[in-house]
Amino acid sequence: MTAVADSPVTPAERSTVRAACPQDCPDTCAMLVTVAEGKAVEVKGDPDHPFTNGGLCVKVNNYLDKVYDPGRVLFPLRRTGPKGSGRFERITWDAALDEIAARFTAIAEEHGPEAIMPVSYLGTQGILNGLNVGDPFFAKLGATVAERTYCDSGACTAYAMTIGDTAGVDPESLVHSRFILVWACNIMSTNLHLWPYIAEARRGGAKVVVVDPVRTRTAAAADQHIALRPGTDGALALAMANVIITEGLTDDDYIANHTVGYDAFVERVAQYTPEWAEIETGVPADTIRTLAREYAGAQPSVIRIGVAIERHAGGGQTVRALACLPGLVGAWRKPGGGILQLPLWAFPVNWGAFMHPEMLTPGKRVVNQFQLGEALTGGLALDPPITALMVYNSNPVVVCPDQDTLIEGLKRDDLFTVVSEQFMTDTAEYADIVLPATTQLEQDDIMFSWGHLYVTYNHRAIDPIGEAVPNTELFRRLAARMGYTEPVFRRTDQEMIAEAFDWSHPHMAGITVESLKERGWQRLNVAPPESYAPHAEGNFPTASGKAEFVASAAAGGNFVLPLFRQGSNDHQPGQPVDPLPHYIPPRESVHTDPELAARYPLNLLTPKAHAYLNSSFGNLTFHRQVQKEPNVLIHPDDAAARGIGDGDPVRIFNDRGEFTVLAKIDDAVLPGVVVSSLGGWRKHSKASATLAAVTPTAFADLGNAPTFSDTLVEVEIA
Ligand SMILES: Nc1nc2c(c(=O)[nH]1)N[C@H]1C(S)=C(S)[C@@H](COP(=O)(O)OP(=O)(O)OC[C@H]3O[C@@H](n4cnc5c(=O)[nH]c(N)nc54)[C@H](O)[C@@H]3O)O[C@H]1N2
Ligand SMILES: Nc1nc2c(c(=O)[nH]1)N[C@H]1C(S)=C(S)[C@@H](COP(=O)(O)OP(=O)(O)OC[C@H]3O[C@@H](n4cnc5c(=O)[nH]c(N)nc54)[C@H](O)[C@@H]3O)O[C@H]1N2
Ligand code: SF4
Ligand SMILES: [Mo]
Repeated sequence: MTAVADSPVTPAERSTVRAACPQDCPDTCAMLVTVAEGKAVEVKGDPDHPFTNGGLCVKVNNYLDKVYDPGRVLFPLRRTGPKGSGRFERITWDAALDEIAARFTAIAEEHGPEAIMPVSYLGTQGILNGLNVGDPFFAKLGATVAERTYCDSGACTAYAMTIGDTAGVDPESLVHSRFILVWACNIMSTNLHLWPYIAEARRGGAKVVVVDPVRTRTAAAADQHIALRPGTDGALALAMANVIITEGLTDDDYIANHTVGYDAFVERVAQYTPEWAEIETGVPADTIRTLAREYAGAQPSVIRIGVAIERHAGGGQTVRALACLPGLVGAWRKPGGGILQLPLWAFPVNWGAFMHPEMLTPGKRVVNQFQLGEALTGGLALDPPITALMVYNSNPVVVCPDQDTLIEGLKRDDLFTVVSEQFMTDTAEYADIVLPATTQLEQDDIMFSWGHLYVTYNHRAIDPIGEAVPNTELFRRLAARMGYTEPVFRRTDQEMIAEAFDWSHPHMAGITVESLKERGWQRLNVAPPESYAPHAEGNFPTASGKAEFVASAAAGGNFVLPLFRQGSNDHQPGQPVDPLPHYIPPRESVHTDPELAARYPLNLLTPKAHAYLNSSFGNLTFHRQVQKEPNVLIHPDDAAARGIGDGDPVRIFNDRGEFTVLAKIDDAVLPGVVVSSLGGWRKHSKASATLAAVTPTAFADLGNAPTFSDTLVEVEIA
């Protein structure tokens, strides 16, 4: 077997190794790992890293518990009992690779390679081991193309349509903001290290407003909380535009010089009055007026949108409307003004070297991972049907909607399933072969960030435990066993690191692999936070070079960016898209579907858990103690109407399925809204189901985004 990584590990010494948190989290914390005699003995935040500032978070503080957990999968395993029984025997890597290669080859010959489907997401977000690590392998194999639109695909489509793939506001420049509008983002749990910048802005007099149906930790810490009905954000944003225009609060010079389509926008938003929006959102018209006045008047103002903003039928158009607001009021003029979504776009990642889109066969079948259950059970009428799955970097049983159908599919005896994992997850339990994966301490990687402007290097700190391998090595081994000889399948990790970025890009000036290895992290070569205002003079990376109220990119219809579709841009033109922002109400609401709402009157939200990272850490004792037993927040009125007491086990159900958790009576949620956090494992649940049993597979309007927030349910005592 080839060596798994190239960094030297010197077991005898006590040393400190520079590392990077691998989790799918905007903060990408720089870590310091202390190693003594080959064992990692401490993991902490790097006190010098501006964003991390020495602190990690409740999820990763105890990372060593994860690395050395006795439940780690450390050797290849083959199933010995029925699917889902959890009975496996240890086998050698050779035996595992032989079996996988033989099965993949036989299936491809018998049914065509599209009968094989990869399933993956962001267990780690390192450039080497993350999103695209398997893409060249499955492209060469000719497998079904996996569409992975779990996270921000719709918001990114909408954002790019409006202002292009710009990094937007530098999170660190939020200290200069005068008005901070946090929209569908629970920063205290999901982007913790941004809060100190917001707190500093507040000390300087900035007002912080949170728009969320729930009084979260973040909403409670803000100056104002605006609680609206889930999925009606577009109405609120468009009504803000209406007020700003009607009351003459616009920056006319900025609009004239740096935007296109303003007149049509004015005409469009005339109908979206605050009184109309009050009916839709439940937010009083006067509150909307005051919000619009303050947002426009206190410059620079910034909107921080969370990923949760996209998760309803009109999520894309909601982001279209929100991305128009900064142009309307000239917020982009100063550092700390504009919209903050994903500064990821500032990183010149050499995506092509990892995705290899040219290796994909044109016209290859695309299946969205939300529809995995249907794909496996005949619902999509696929020809050929899926007869092999390879899952890595993901735990679809917990994170995919339509859980019952997915389990039914995974139980199929004629389905050959391979899962590469660190732990025996709910998904791995259904595998035929389980392959052991390393943790971040056991592998080299290099990281972009979607929450700040620093590149971070991750040195391997310890040798892989057991026979675990990094994903890079997994695909090298698989490719070799399949007889693939292209250079892309033989690159070492260090060769991949050398290809990770376009090092000649101006943003990488002064940054090399060597300097990163030594220092651990470096800020991109962009303006410092106090002068970072890339759109002060327009310069948007759109077709017109301006912020587009009328989006020229809408001409081709709805689209999914290649980042979210295994590198593929090859698809039928999407559904037509109105080039002007407009309101699309939630699909499942009392306004749009009164019949459904009569049966299922409560809107379920399934946001992130404080102590888990998606479903990662959901198996660890410490994290489960912090997170406590899965519950559902329910308003006292809704609980009383159903005779539900605090702590009662309750059944949450709709036509798609049901799950059982404990009731937590709490007026932090609006009446009509219930909240249960994502991440608890099915095997630890009551009644063998998690919230994914009730969430829909339907797409939102743009980018095939999920509609997790667009879910009506009923709750009753179990
Ligand atoms: N602790 C922790 N941190 C994480 C993660 C984790 O699992 N746990 N996951 C990481 C990942 S992958 C991501 S994508 C980010 C996501 O981070 P966020 O964008 O913060 O996403 P969520 O926590 O899902 O939801 C944020 C808030 O949106 C609200 N919300 C839900 N629906 C609506 C709506 O229709 N309108 C409005 N206005 N608000 C709504 C919820 O009540 C919630 O408080 O977090 C990352 N960080
Ligand atoms: N209802 C609902 N559903 C959601 C969401 C929601 O808010 N509500 N959020 C959505 C979002 S934003 C996201 S990003 C997705 C997240 O979906 P996923 O990315 O699938 O997230 P995890 O559940 O953390 O699963 C990652 C798995 O990868 C494994 N892993 C970690 N590192 C490695 C490695 O190096 N190699 C291998 N082979 N495996 C590794 C971990 O052990 C873990 O089991 O979920 C989506 N689903
Ligand atoms: S999960 Fe996020 S906040 Fe926690 S250590 Fe990792 S990057 Fe930092
Ligand atoms: Mo995500």
